[in-house]
Amino acid sequence: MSVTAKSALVALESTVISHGLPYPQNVALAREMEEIVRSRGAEPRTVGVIAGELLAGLNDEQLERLATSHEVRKVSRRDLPIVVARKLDGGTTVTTTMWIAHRFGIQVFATGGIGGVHRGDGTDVSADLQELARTPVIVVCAGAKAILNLPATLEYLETFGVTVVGYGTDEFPAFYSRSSGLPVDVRCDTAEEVATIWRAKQDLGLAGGLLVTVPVPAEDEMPAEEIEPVIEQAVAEANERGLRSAQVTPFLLARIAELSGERSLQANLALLKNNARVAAEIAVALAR
Ligand code: PSU
Ligand code: MN
Repeated sequence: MSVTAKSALVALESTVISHGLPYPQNVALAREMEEIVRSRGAEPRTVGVIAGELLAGLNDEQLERLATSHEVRKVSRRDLPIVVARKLDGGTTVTTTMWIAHRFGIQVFATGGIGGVHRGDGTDVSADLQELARTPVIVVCAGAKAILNLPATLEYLETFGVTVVGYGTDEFPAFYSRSSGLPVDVRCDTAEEVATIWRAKQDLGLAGGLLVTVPVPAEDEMPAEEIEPVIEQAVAEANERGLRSAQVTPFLLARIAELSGERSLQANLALLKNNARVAAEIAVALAR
């Protein structure tokens, strides 16, 4: 056997670039995440759709295009045949980034917060949760976005057999805040421990991914008491406007950033970079 290390690859998503963050912070963040992955000894592969082609590894020009064009579709699983047939541009969500990453042989993926069960309308369940149940990719995130019903999201993950790891924490992180009061299934304090759980899952032949949740860095955290009223107001406004389906999450994130005087944006950027670091460390541990 060769002792040469297998390459440690980390997928990054592009809906966060096209629909989750404002310009120009979105392009800057995308490049910074790639740089962080490289600095930890792994290779970044930002996933997206350009003119109907599913790509893992966008170049600078393609990143810029997804960050600036108003014709970029938010691509969930149901949208894949449409963007391919019509040769459209698309930002990939957690769902489609996982699916494409797996097709390209990538096992680790860093994002901000996954989608989940929405507050109020419990029938609005992100496709991210089903994807975690079926596609074998490790998703590193800061929990589910705090705009969601977190207890219901965890129940859903349990029902579909998705193991939830707390990285350096016993609690499920709440995206802008470090804690939610809800327990994770297992705590891991190192990338090697995560790799061990992942290998055990694969050896058992269990389908689906692994959710690794990392709290936002303490210095960028927004205390729950501070962010909660802002989330409630944004959710009420989304309801008043009758927003549905794919429109809800981008509206809420943008409105929360406005209402919080950009503090939420700062927390979002900080947790994305932190997750890129942890994902790279896990990818390196797996390649060992
Ligand atoms: N994390 C962020 N910002 C985002 C997202 C995640 O910090 O914009 C995106 C991801 O692409 C995720 C999507 O899959 O939001 C969830 O959208 P929905 O609730 O419509 O499934
Ligand atoms: Mn939804």
